[in-house]
Amino acid sequence: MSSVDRLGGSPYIAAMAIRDILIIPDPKLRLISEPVTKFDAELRTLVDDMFETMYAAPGIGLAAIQIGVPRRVITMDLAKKDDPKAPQVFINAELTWKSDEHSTYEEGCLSIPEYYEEVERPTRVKVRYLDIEGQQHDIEADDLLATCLQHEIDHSNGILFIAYISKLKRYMVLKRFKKAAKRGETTRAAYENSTPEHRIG
Ligand code: K1U
Ligand code: ZN
Repeated sequence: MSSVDRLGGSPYIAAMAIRDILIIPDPKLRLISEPVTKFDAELRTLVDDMFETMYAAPGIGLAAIQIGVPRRVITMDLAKKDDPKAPQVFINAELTWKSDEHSTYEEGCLSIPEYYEEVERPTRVKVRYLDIEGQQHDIEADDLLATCLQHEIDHSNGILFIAYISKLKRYMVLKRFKKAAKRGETTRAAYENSTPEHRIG
């Protein structure tokens, strides 16, 4: 539903926008995001833009801080390739329980383009969150939903998935993106549009 539909045909039209996705080592990605307190049009615009940005990337999840907005807002769509879209929004999401059992998943991150690594996390989690209307929900998640929720909640706490890989691998990946930043590639689009030869080493 677009912003104009929700306003019941009012002449106000808010076009959705694809926003720039920040990449490491942008210091904003380390910020702890603030909880949402107002469930208003500004929040709906942010959520609309996050979906537009996430689908365009493409990604299966996005935290607001990845587009430079330090608010605890997460968008997600875990629908399989040929299935209908299944957008989900999690506001002020927090883990209320983690299983002792752990699973490994090869994670990616829109803020660390073209880098995938195995990460071990609790297999199942319970999450408390608010929906776009401010209503509270409690869910138990497993599989990819559990992985993705933990990855995105980490973003809201300034934590990247490379925190869970070896020191050497983290050093190598940070080195690659510090070089990219020196070339002025501070967003995902700038990095992806750069000459591939730059990326070797
Ligand atoms: O938060 C992010 O950076 C988004 C990230 C979410 C995520 C992926 C895998 C494990 C945990 C969290 C991504 O969406 S990376 C891209 C990706 O996984 C993907 C993209 C297109 C199709 C299928 C997957
Ligand atoms: Zn990420």
